[in-house]
Amino acid sequence: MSTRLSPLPNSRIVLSTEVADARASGQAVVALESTIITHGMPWPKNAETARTVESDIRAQGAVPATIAALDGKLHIGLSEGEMERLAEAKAAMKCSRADLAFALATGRTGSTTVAATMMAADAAGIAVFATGGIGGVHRGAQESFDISADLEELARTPVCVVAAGAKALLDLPKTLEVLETRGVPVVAYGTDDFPAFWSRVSGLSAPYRMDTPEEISALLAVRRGFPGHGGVLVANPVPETAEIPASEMAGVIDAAVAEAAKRGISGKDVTPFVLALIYELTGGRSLETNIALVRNNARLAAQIAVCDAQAGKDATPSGSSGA
Ligand code: PSU
Ligand code: MN
Repeated sequence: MSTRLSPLPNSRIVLSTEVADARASGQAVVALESTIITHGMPWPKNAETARTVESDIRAQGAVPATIAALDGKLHIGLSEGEMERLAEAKAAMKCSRADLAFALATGRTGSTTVAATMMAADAAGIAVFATGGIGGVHRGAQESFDISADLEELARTPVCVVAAGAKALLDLPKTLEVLETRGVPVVAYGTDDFPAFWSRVSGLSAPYRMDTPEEISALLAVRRGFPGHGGVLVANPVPETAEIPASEMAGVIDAAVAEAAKRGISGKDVTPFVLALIYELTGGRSLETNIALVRNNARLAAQIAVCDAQAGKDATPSGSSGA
């Protein structure tokens, strides 16, 4: 076993055979979250997208590991049947760091957010994770204190998260401030701007820019040499052909956020509510953009994971399994 394979903490964690084999042989693995399946996209597009994203990762030579809590077990890598069941589940819990142990202890089925997926990926020794957009500081957080646990998780857990920036329904300047305060490197991929999920440009410059998966893998290797340094956020802009310009999104986002406030939606219900309303207000166009950016992130994450796995093998003397 490679020393990079962290011990699995308990019998609640179930690795699919494919993921277990890939981990044992040092093959590239990419973690995928599941809140986007249960709370981010409507059925059946959610199931279809989850399958497509997994094949995008395989096409780059990596193994996908979609993560979810099923009947009290934390699954890392889902079978087709398990994926289907989750996508159709009506009452799946949305599990962030605060919810995961509760869901497992009470035998529930739930999806994992960016924060909970990072925890699970780290427990299984998976270093790279693809999602759509991370949670962040909500607008009006100075009153509501609504700041996603995703930011705290990025600060503490050594996983590289590839996302299309943060959702533009958040307060993006405050989100970047918190990431900086909590010591999270934010690297925009192939651009100087911090992307805004549906739009390529937020008007904010990204702290750092890198242009190849190799550069990002090198950054991860250096961070790994300093235990306790937490995660890295790679901000990958949505492909041009699928983007909705920020000027077009602004009104839609304002309307959706205002409606959520008017109805008193709060806490973990805010993001799913606002996303569903934006889907309606854009006549479904936001969903097509969402699918395109998740696939784009999955491809980049797989390329980074392949570089990272190669770097791990180069660092391990041939034939030996210790590092
Ligand atoms: N991206 C999407 N749809 C989603 C999410 C991200 O396109 O539903 C989810 C992610 O799982 C993210 C979560 O971690 O929303 C953030 O929720 P909160 O703000 O409650 O932490
Ligand atoms: Mn929140």
